[in-house]
Formats: sequence, structure tokens, C-alpha cells
Amino acid sequence: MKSCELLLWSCLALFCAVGVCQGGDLRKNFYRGSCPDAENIIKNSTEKHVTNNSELPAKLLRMHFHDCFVRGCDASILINSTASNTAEKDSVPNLSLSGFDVIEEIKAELEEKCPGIVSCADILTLAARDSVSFQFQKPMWEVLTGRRDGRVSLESDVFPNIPAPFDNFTVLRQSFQSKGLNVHDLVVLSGGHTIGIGHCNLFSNRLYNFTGRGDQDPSLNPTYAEFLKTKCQSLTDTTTTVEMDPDSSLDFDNDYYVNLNQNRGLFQSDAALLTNKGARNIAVELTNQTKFFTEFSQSMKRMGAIGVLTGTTGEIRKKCGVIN
Ligand code: HEM
Ligand SMILES: *[C@@H]1O[C@H](CO)[C@@H](O)[C@H](O)[C@H]1NC(C)=O
Ligand SMILES: *[C@@H]1O[C@H](CO)[C@@H](O)[C@H](O)[C@H]1NC(C)=O
Ligand SMILES: *[C@@H]1O[C@H](CO)[C@@H](O)[C@H](O)[C@H]1NC(C)=O
Ligand SMILES: *[C@@H]1O[C@H](CO)[C@@H](O)[C@H](O)[C@H]1NC(C)=O
Ligand SMILES: *[C@@H]1O[C@H](CO)[C@@H](O)[C@H](O)[C@H]1NC(C)=O
Ligand SMILES: *[C@@H]1O[C@H](CO)[C@@H](O)[C@H](O)[C@H]1NC(C)=O
Ligand SMILES: CC(=O)N[C@H]1CO[C@H](CO)[C@@H](O)[C@@H]1O
Repeated sequence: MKSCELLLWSCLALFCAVGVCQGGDLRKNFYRGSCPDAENIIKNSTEKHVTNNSELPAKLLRMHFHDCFVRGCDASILINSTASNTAEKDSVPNLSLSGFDVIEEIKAELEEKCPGIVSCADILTLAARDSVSFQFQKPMWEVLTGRRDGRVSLESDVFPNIPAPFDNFTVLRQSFQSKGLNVHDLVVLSGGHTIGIGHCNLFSNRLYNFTGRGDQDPSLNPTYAEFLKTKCQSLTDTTTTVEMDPDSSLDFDNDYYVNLNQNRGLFQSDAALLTNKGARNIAVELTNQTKFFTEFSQSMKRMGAIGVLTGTTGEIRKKCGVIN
């Protein structure tokens, strides 16, 4: 190897060692020079909103997931439909997504301080982290920045890219694999279901008509099924919601895995994690909360890097709901 080549490779190795190369061109504190207060403005504003609305962390965490899985983490989920285009947010799986107004408000604050600098994609990524972290008063995972905003948002992109609550393990694994995430990430990130709610119609087939013979899902804990039946009284109830993690749906904790291992996962997609030996072993390991938090922080970093636009690609939107 020529010596200049060797030098190049050593530099690359050094960069990677200090964490610059993870997540491609994303880096720590991208706005340090261009908008030094950006991350604090986002944090302060997010925390103010969480104080007022304790369900916001679940909303923003899910919104971030739906953003990253469709066209990468490019804030395409935030774009409004227009006369000529039905956007991602108006697709069926968008059911109950909310918090758009919060992101738009944070964006307006940033546009006032440093116009045209901070991307909606970074705002959403940071706000998701900061909202979940609020209960701990410390950041629960590192967020690298430097994402830029996409200019395309299509309703038709959502269904093929967002896994469904009825999916089996094979389909879930494939979905995550297509985003560069592995089975470990799948089990770890499903732990996001330790906060938030689910609508009855997304799981009541498990209670009332699992195989089309008026039966119950045998893989669902019978006591839990009886409880869920008191909440969701028909197959067609599309309005009632239940906590995904009963009694602690506002606490980001290890209860998702404790429940899951007792066959109390709410969706078929949760229960599906127990149908694969490797995944089941991971689900048992993650009942250790310390381990869950460590692993979640690493998987969130990987999810936050899916298909990002950096450098001069995409744009910095002026408003998160419309392309420039
Ligand atoms: C593994 C595949 C996944 C499937 C099939 C899935 C499916 C769902 C469904 C059906 C809901 C209920 C929506 C509603 O009824 O309003 C939901 C809620 C939620 N999901 Fe997932 N999800 C998955 C992965 C993830 C990931 C990776 C995260 C984030 C790390 C996440 C975070 C959330 C959160 C926080 C909620 C609660 C939202 C709220 O309270 O409004 N999910 N998910
Ligand atoms: C954020 O809030 C902290 C604590 O209230 C305050 O000290 C800081 O000045 C705020 N930063 C910005 C940029 O608003
Ligand atoms: C507080 O939350 C309520 C309901 O979630 C909302 O209507 C209201 O606008 C919020 N207030 C502020 C100051 O954000
Ligand atoms: C999983 O679901 C897919 C699509 O519905 C189906 O084709 C496949 O046979 C299922 N796999 C298993 C193991 O049940
Ligand atoms: C249960 O599923 C079967 C087969 O899909 C369907 O024919 C039947 O009408 C369903 N029962 C109810 C109560 O919806
Ligand atoms: C949980 O995991 C942590 C970190 O891996 C480890 O130090 C600790 O001993 C584990 N706790 C239990 C109860 O296994
Ligand atoms: C996007 O649509 C929502 C709901 O119709 C509206 O409140 C919001 O102002 C729109 N955002 C922009 C930037 O036009
Ligand atoms: C929050 C949100 O944008 N919800 C939309 C989801 O999509 C339906 C249409 O499928 C719209 O009516 C909702 O407004």
C-alpha cells in the first residue's frame, strides 16, 4: 500500500474511533457553529410541552419511527397533503399520530433565532429523544445531527414500509432488515411500546375472532384477554384505546418485556417476538432495565440514521408542514 493511502486509511479509522462515521455524515452537535442554542431551544420547548401533555413522549417517539421507516429520517411524515398530493400523514397507519403542532412550534422558534439552519428532521429526532428523556432529567440516547429535509411525502409509501400490528415474525424481521436493522434492533425497539396507547380494532381479532371461528388467540394470556374484553367490547370498535403497558403507560421502563414474557403483549406483532428462539432470548434479557436502556440507546441511534439526507441533498424547510 502506498504511504498516502495508508495515511488516508488511518485518518478514516481515527474518525470512526471518535464516532464520526457512525450514521454516515451525521455528527455530534452539527449546529454548534451555525445555531449554538438549537439543541437547548428544542429541549426547553419539548419539556414545556411534555409538562402540559404527558402523552407527548409516546406521540413523538412513534412519529420519529414512522418518519425513519418511510424514505428515511427526512421529516417526510410532517408534510401536509396538497390539492395534488396525498401525503404520508394522511395514510391509514397514521391513525392517532399527533404532536405535529409541537414540532411546528419548535421550528418557528428556531426560524426566529437562526432562519434556514435547523432541519425539521433533526428537530423531530431531538424532540423524540428529549420528550422520552424528560422523566429521567438526562438524555437517554445520543442524537447525531446534520439531517436535511426531504421534498417528497406520499401516502402510498406508508403501507409497504410501516409494519402492521398483525405481522408475524418473518414479516417483521424482513421489514427491519430492509432498513438495515437486525433482529436485535427489532426486539429492542419494540420496547418503545412501554409507553402509549393502542386502538381496540388493531388487536380485538385476538379477543373475538382469531381464526374466523369466533375464537381467542391462544398465545394471549387468558386473564389479560378477559381484561381487554372489558375495554374493547366489539370487533369494530375503532375509537376506544388501551394502554399498551397497563398501569405504567407514561413510564419509560422495562415493563414491556416483563409483560411480553407473560404473554401480555398487546399486538400480534408484539407476541410474534416470542415465536423465534433468538428473539425470545433477547426479550428475556431485556427484562433487565439497565440492559434495555443501554440497548435502546444504541438501536435508536441506528434507527435515527436510516436513509438520512445530508450535505447538499434535500433542503432545510422553512415550515415543517410544507416543502419550500
Ligand atoms: C415492530 C413493529 C411495530 C409495529 C407493528 C407497531 C405497531 C404499533 C401500533 C399498531 C400502535 C398503536 C397505534 C394506535 O392504535 O394508535 C403503536 C403505537 C406505538 N408505537 Fe409501535 N409498532 C412497531 C414498532 C415501534 C417502534 C420501533 C417504536 C419506536 C421505537 C414504536 C413506538 C410506538 C409508540 C410510542 C406507540 C404509542 C403511540 C401513542 O401513544 O399514540 N413502535 N405501534
Ligand atoms: C433552557 O432552559 C434552561 C433552564 O430553564 C435555561 O437556563 C436556558 O437558558 C434555556 N436555554 C435556551 C436556549 O432557551
Ligand atoms: C396543553 O395541552 C392541552 C391538551 O393537551 C392543549 O389543548 C393546550 O393547547 C396545551 N397548552 C399549551 C400551552 O401548549
Ligand atoms: C407470515 O406472514 C406472511 C404474510 O402474511 C405469510 O406469507 C407467511 O406465510 C407467514 N409466515 C409464517 C411463518 O406464518
Ligand atoms: C369472524 O371471521 C369470519 C371469517 O373471516 C367471518 O366470516 C365472521 O363474520 C367473523 N365474525 C364476526 C363476529 O365478525
Ligand atoms: C442487569 O444488567 C446489568 C448490565 O448489563 C448488570 O450489571 C446487572 O448485573 C444486571 N442485573 C441483573 C439483576 O441481572
Ligand atoms: C398543516 O395542516 C394542519 C392541519 O390541517 C394545519 O393546522 C397546519 O397549519 C398546516 N401546516 C402548514 C405549515 O401549512
Ligand atoms: C393526524 C392525521 O394527520 N390524521 C389523518 C390520517 O389520515 C386520515 C385519512 O386517511 C385523515 O382523515 C386524518 O386527518
